Amino acid sequence: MAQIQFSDDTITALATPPGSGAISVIRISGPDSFSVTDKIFRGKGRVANADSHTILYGKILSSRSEVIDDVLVSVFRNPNSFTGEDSVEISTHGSPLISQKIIALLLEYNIRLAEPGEFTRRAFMNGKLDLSQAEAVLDVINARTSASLKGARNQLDGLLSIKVKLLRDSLINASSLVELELDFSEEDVEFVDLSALRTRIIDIKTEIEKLISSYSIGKVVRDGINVALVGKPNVGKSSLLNYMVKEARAIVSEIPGTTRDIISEEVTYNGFLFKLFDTAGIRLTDDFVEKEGVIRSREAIKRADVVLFINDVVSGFSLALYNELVSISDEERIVTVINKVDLNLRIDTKGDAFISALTGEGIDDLFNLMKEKTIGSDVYSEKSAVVTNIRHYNALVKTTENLERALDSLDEKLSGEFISVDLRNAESSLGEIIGEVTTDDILNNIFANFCIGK
Ligand SMILES: Nc1nc2c(ncn2[C@@H]2O[C@H](COP(=O)(O)OP(=O)(O)OP(=O)(O)O)[C@@H](O)[C@H]2O)c(=O)[nH]1
Ligand SMILES: [Mg+2]
Repeated sequence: MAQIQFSDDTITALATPPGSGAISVIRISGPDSFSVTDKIFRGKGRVANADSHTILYGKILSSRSEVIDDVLVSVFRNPNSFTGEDSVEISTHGSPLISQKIIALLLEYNIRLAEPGEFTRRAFMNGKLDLSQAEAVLDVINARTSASLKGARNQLDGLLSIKVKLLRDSLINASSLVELELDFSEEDVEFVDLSALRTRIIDIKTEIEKLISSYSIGKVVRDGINVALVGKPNVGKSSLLNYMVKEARAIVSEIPGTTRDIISEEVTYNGFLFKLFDTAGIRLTDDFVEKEGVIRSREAIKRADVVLFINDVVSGFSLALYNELVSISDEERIVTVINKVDLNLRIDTKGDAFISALTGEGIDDLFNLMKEKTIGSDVYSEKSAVVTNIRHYNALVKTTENLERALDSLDEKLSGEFISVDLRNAESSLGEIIGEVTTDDILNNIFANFCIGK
């Protein structure tokens, strides 16, 4: 564990959501946490004398000695706190007025308001969490489905960190071998078996590529599956959206061209988030508004993880439109749906899913098919490291590029110095993920996304 880097100032913020509730919690962290709390708190004992992880009951008094509220004060002594510093949590009745008054009172002493994410940033600086774990704190808070929560929990538990650390250690090992050889290069001895070094770099690269490819899953696990509902007018796109979200969200009518703009809704199915985009029916048209709708449909198709290409049993599979879709999107993402099977018109048509947006027939299967397309048929693994964060993804890509360069240098029989630089670069891009290598810019960027109090 890293040395605690004691901040020279003490910060405070409301840790619970603003507004009324059963209780509110005010967080304080830093060297003056105990002494300042003692100045405004009257209870049986003094915070300064309390053991870590104990709770004191008492009252918070204003500067004119009026009771602001009766509270519970939780005491955390360094290094055993979230931030690693001396910290206090004051639980009050859940009135925004009370918490405002107490925070204003604290600010009269040598305490300042925390910046967004500053508590977590201090936890990172003190080695309580590495950077990917600190980011996971935000993902845990923001998770909206059980799958995204699981992914964030895994990251917070260090699944990704452990994997990255192992790979980084093995890289460090490889580059120190190369450097050792450089040190003795005058003496014409060979420490490094070049083909063994090559194999080692390739092994590391393969592992990193596995992590990179997990991002396509990680992204949809975290952010949801983007689904575009497209097809000719009147095939039942809006009816399907309404059925999926279980409300009459989009206008449905027998008149072709009902939907002009994109209507989006979100729905959770089996722990996964689906973001549905109902689009205007695609056809050649002179109507300007509808044309604009068609342009927007194209954009939604490009962004989609899954394109539901909807047809109905009345007019059958539209090959012309399918071909058009293939030119916009990846064929692998397209799911051909045949709707209105309740009409019992037995037409011979191909499709991946046969449904009725009227009765709901086949719609569960359709959800499962979409999940399979994006996440794979394996049960989303609870135990594997999955990359869910674009920053991590970019760092991994940069790492493989550096490894690629090292392999080229090896192949070209360049001097060890070149290989060593490439390996060091790979090491440092990998280190960015867990924050072994970092800059203020990176940190500011990350913690700016947090709320104040976290
Ligand atoms: N029998 C039957 N009718 C359906 C089904 N789905 C939709 N319809 C009917 O088909 C017509 C068109 O439905 P919409 O959902 O508005 O079709 P759309 O594809 O959104 O049409 P546009 O927005 O005009 O492109 C309506 O009269 C719906 O009631 C279905 O599964 N079975
Ligand atoms: Mg519609």
